[in-house]
Amino acid sequence: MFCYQCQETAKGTGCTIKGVCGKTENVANLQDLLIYTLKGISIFALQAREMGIVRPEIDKFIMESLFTTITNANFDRSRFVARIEEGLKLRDELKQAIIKAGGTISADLNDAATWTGSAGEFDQKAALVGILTTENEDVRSLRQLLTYGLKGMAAYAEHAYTLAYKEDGIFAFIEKALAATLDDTLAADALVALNLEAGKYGVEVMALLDKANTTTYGNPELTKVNIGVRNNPAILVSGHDLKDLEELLIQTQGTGVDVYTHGEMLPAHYYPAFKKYDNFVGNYGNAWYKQDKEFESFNGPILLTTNCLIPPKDSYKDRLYTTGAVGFEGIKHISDRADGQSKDFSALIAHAKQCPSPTEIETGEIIGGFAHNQVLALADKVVEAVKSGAIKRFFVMAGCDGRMKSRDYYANFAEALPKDTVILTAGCAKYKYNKLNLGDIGGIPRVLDAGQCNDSYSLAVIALKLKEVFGLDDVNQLPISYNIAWYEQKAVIVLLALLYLGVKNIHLGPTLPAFLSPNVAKVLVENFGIAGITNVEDDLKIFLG
Ligand code: SF4
Ligand code: SF3
Repeated sequence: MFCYQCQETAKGTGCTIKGVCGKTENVANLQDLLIYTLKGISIFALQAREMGIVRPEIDKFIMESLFTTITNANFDRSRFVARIEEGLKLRDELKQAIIKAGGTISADLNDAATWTGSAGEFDQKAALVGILTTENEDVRSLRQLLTYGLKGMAAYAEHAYTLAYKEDGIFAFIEKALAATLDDTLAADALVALNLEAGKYGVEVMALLDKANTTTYGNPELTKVNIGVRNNPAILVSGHDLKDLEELLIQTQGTGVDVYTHGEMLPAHYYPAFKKYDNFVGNYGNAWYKQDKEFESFNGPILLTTNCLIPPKDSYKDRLYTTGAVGFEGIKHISDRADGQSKDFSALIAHAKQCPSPTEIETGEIIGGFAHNQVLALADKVVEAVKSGAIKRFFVMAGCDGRMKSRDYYANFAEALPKDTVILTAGCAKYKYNKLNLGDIGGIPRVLDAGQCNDSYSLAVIALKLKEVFGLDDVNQLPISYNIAWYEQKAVIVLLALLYLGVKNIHLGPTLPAFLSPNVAKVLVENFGIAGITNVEDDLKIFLG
């Protein structure tokens, strides 16, 4: 195996024996083969599109498959075997549809579009199609940057799709870009351009998801979220899928079972639509990597709706349920919706009733809900505070949290920031400083949490609005600095989206991606001012200097 898609990759270069995340060699290789299969399908999907052949099931399959390969989403070998089998079938059906419609199949197709095999042969094939088969390290780097951006894009597209929002242009781009990663005639310049184009679609997909979420559940609003517990049996929901949460809340009504959020599900509390459920109690715990302890003390069943799942401990394994893109061998999986019906969470509800109520690990409240609509409602106050000098600078500290000790930097950085600065955050990165009580500036909290990682879109909308209000030509003239923490591939599409919007001088940490070759990193440094982090003191001097 060779995987270097996340920030925690072994030795900062690549996992080669087993993933630091717990992914086995076998699953890593099958994920590579699934991606390879998707690339082959994409070759035909492009041709089919040109011929006007519409196959929504292909777009959906590619989107969902990419999502399953995101870090900490799916560790279940059988799910990848089944997906590869289905992919080969869909690919060949699409080819036949092209022939039937009068199309000509090229005699010079890439192996990804022609290979075939049975489940027993997948491991052998998988070993031949990994990342390292691209020999030129810069081409490999640009192909992988693009592929990881597509994984993030697909995850966000899937959330929107679940709420019945989709855009054909996003699917078309994903397929074009996947096919392009097979094209040996594409030089580095063309691949750089494709990565920037991915950023354009990154903005589109996050805007689409924002529309899906806010139209369905209302605009996030300033909300105080309880972090204590009640004395009832309860279910904990983690991940990013709001539809799963909604259906669970409906099904738990009147059962005496409470519902709490964990990790990236915290921002669900900010949506008006979820406030009507009196059993939706609060948020339990912190970011994903603390689940091994927090799932244990929660005592009740846990529903993992998307990444980040870590290999479960025996102490709570039997209380864990996965759904959607998530999976782990031996863990119960709640099936997808069939024929417009809701998912069936009755097993979790029955299970909860057999369990003790959660053990309290914290008490109090945290505040959030500062997505674009809420911040723009406070725009006069914010603008006034900037004009009067009460707010000197904003720090966008969005992204991911993670288990590496080096991430303490972000808590220390937040604490060391001068009191006349405001943190704009989104994603699970917030857990490093959202309980620090950093105070407020004239009633404006110093940590403004917009929501999940996809709500980084809100931060861009806010920046663009401020640019307009202050009559500036360039978003980089605003008193905003970017100190972003990344972990997995959703952060990659957020980064590409920010670059597309013209944001310069983004600091990325705790380490730069291993998949950036020295030359590709140089392009990002020279053209966009991308930089890493060093230590709080020196970085503050740079940011405030
Ligand atoms: Fe390693 Fe990250 Fe890949 Fe897991 S996802 S195998 S930790 S690089
Ligand atoms: Fe976190 Fe996994 Fe990235 Fe959605 S839950 S931000 S790491």
